[in-house]
Amino acid sequence: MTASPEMAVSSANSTLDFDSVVLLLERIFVRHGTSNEVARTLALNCAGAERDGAHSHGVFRMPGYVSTLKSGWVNGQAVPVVEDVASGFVRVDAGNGFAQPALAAARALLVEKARSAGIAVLAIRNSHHFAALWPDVEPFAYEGLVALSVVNSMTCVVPHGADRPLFGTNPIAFAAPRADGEPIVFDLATSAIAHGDVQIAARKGERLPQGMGVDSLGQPTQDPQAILEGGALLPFGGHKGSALSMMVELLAAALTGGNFSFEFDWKNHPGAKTPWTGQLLIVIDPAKAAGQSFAERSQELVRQMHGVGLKRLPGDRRHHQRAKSSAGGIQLDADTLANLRELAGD
Ligand code: NDP
Ligand code: PYC
Repeated sequence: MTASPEMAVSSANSTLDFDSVVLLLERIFVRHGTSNEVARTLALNCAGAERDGAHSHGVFRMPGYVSTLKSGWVNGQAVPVVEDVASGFVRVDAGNGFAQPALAAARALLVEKARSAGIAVLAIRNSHHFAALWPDVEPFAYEGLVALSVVNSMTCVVPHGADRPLFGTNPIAFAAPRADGEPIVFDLATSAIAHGDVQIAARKGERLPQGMGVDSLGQPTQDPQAILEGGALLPFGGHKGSALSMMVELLAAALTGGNFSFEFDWKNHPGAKTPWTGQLLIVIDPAKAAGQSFAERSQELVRQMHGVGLKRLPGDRRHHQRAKSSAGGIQLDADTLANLRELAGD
């Protein structure tokens, strides 16, 4: 692979097109031991997050991927094993590799089953997910399907009413087609804030809003460093977010055969950052539903929401940023680009 990533360079920022970012990231993954196929899948995911302004899971994550690969914690060459277990159930053993290649390997079978049975489940286990979740569901909605996915992560969230952390940041992502416009997509951590955003705030020296986390003594804190150094996060919405986080543990780990967020121990792999857990996807074919087309109905819901004054749907910010990046390129500051190039061995 060759790369000539810059479209234009200023002293402070560089503007790269999407394909150039993908190529640069691919080279980093391959240099640190992944197969070409895994590199391509992860690079597209990570560059897509950067393009959409999903910065907590964009190129900021590359040093974490690299240190994890170097630590031997994850198998960057893993070949997922797909099992067709029932009319509506597909299982994948990701082989201690990344979750996205496992999804890619099972995707065609999953869609075929969803279209024939009306609904199908994909249960991924023995997998590492270090990314945003919306890229896993949004493409199904572009194909007219409804998709829901959950993934658990690593112990850093105190269940509501408990004293110590147990749950992961456990995101839930949902995508549904609509007749006139981009699919409806939301993707949210069940913690009050994603762990990635705490790291970003710590790096920038910013304080967090109240109610996000506690320090090592269990006392409320707005200091991101105190959360990262022995503290923990809180679920969003008290007992409600906590119940959803519990549900994610059950669906993403217990139902797939993967680890709960508290079940793996990466102490012997210094540098390991990627949670070794599981992921569940549920895909529904709305063509099987009664009445008017689902996409028309979802369009009607959006129309009504706008009618009562809603200005922004979940996903709108990303799509706005995607359009901006497509027109003007992806901006990377000089330090970030230099770090990425160093990781690529340039
Ligand atoms: P945010 O709180 O930033 O956003 C959550 C959702 O709400 C998004 O769909 C967002 O849309 C939407 N939204 C935000 N603000 C508004 C608003 N004012 N009005 C309407 N909709 C709004 O996300 P999180 O911080 O909770 O999560 C960030 C990312 O971290 C996610 O992609 C998640 O998958 C990832 N993550 C991954 C984990 C893993 O284990 N792999 C663990 C935890 C988190 P929009 O995107 O358009 O802003
Ligand atoms: O931001 O919470 C997070 C996260 C955990 C694993 C990957 N991202």
